[in-house]
Amino acid sequence: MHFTMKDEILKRFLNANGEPISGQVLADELQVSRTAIWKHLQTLKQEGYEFETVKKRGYKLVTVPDKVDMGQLQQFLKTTRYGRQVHYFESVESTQLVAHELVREGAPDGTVIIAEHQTAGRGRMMREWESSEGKGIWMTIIIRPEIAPHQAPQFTLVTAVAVVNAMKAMFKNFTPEIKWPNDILIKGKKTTGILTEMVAEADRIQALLIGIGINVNQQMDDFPEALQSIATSIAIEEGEPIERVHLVANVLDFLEHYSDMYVKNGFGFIKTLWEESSGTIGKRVKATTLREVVEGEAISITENGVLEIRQANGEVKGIYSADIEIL
Ligand code: BT5
Repeated sequence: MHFTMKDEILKRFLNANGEPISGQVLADELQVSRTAIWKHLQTLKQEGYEFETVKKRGYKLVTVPDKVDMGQLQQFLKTTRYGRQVHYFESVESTQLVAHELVREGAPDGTVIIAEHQTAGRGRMMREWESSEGKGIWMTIIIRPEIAPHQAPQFTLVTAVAVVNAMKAMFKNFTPEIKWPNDILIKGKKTTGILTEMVAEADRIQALLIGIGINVNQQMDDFPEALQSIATSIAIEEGEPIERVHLVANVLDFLEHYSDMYVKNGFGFIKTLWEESSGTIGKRVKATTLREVVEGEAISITENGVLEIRQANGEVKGIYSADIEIL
């Protein structure tokens, strides 16, 4: 990971636990001028860090903003397109709505919309998505892949694999699992939901709007009571707060890589990666679709990402879209 002088200065203040640090000592230790230190402090102030001057003792860090740092995001990213154009908001209704507007305005492939807070975050079928302020990653990525409209649902699985592998690369205290089609669970509780929307003509996709909601730094009592038995956050499972910007960068790295591979080579390798992280296959499930309820053992996903369920009478049904309950 690449650290700048500004990050180094910040690290010193964070480690000082609110004690003052002298500008001269910092300058000597880091071998830069006091003016340089002062300039970095001004930049940090613009980013929402607040310092107090303590007579004869230096500066004391008094407020740390809990924000996804966009400057850092560009440093951490290894992508060529994803996340290179970012629209960052303190608060929006839903990043999906902003994304729809930006698609109409011609936003390029890989444009990211990210918000600290959503007032009307949404799940599938207009369900609510709880997006508490500053605690999660609430973002939409606009992508413009050369694929046919019927392939769009597969992108939910491509995204799930990207998020799950980004998590596995970063966190060691838990193992995330994918629940078909759009959830990532930790010990059976939901930490991530994915919402794939499409803007298309009859035979051509104009854009996919991939909404990703990840619970990151919530504690259990940050969730509304109704969610406490079904939701969890990374901080709860990992046992410490997480810098969201690192996870955003990792998710975008994996997602760009996997979507490019998918467009070039098809679904086969995504299927393999998906199976490696699946918490659905081999389980007894109840799938509620718009038309029916299907119960049985989840036996596989097909080459198209369709979930196959073997019912008690032996008949195998392919499920294209549903809510899944693991029994
Ligand atoms: C989803 O829908 O899981 C898709 C969620 C997508 C959210 C992102 S955030 C950025 C972008 N902008 C948006 O407005 N949305 C996307 P679904 O499978 O329908 O699940 C919705 C259900 O999950 C709700 O009915 C609740 O039961 C539960 N839920 C709501 N908020 C949750 C949270 N923060 N954590 C865990 N579960 C939650």
